[in-house]
Amino acid sequence: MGLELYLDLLSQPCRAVYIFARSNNLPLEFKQVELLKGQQKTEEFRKVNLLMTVPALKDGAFTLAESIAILLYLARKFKTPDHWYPADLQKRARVDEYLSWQHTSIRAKASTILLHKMLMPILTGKPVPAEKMQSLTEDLNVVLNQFEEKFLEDKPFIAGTEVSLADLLALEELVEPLGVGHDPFEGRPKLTEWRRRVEGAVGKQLCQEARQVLLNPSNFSADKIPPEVLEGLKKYLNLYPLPLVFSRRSPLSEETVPFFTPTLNVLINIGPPKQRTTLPHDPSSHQDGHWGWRTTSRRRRRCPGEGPQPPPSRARLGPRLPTRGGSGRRRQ
Ligand SMILES: N[C@@H](CCC(=O)N[C@@H](CS)C(=O)NCC(=O)O)C(=O)O
Repeated sequence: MGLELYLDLLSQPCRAVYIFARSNNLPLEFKQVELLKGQQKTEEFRKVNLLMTVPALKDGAFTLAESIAILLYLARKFKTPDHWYPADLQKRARVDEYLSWQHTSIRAKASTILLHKMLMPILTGKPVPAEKMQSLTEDLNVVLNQFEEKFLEDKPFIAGTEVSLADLLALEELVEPLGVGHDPFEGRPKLTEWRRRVEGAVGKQLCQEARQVLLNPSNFSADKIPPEVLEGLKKYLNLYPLPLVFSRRSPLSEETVPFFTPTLNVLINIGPPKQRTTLPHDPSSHQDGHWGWRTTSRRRRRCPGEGPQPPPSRARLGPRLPTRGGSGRRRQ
């Protein structure tokens, strides 16, 4: 059986894998998993990827999740040209460096703009508040500056003179906000030039084809998204009353502020020794009500004699050793 790649081109890592596969003519069968219809949650897809995310790869009985693992698997299996994942130690390290960094920086900050601008009007009937948009844009600008200064420097591509997997993943993350009319390349000639080079290396037409779903705003209309999927998407915008410890988004975003106080209580209550002496299974330990389970469940049950002990009585201590300062070290 041939290789199957499960994907939705709305997803940035899926587009990166798709462009890589197509530009290297890899023999993959593309299987559409429509995220906005919730198809990643079906039993059928769970058999391919228990994480219920795309992209996912199936090579016979072997299945693989995570875009980076999939890209590396394909590059190795099909021995694609060296520049994608260079054998040279330091060039490869540059690719690895970017791949390690991108999750919480470029990926997180660019996709959150798309999610807010796309989902907020659908879920709340209102556009994203101007201050929120400004703070999201500022967050993205910080990582874009880092990307330009640290990862691109004055090189044509991240690993040097040739395009690599890192460029492909980075570019597809950065075009994501274009889907809601936010252009991260605006006013950034260095980034724009780099984009032109990457698209030139893999083929502009292929990139356009991969981004067709993203760049068609009618795909994001509420009537195309089932209510249960919309409900699930609320978590991305902090529209649930979750305490900060569960929040994926900025703790100080306006949506989470009302829940800041109970969460602070939890955090404060974790600390005091009085609470630490209660065992997790003791119902009386749920002193902070609704949030109490979190406080206690974080702690491991102690063995007898472990954990905070009463101060040792004088009888159990050895005689004081004479010291100059008189503070006294004790004999063991
Ligand atoms: N770290 C994973 C992320 C995969 C991921 O989160 N994919 C998103 C689309 S970009 C997804 O499938 N989301 C489905 C969901 O959250 O229900 C990768 O790089 O493959």
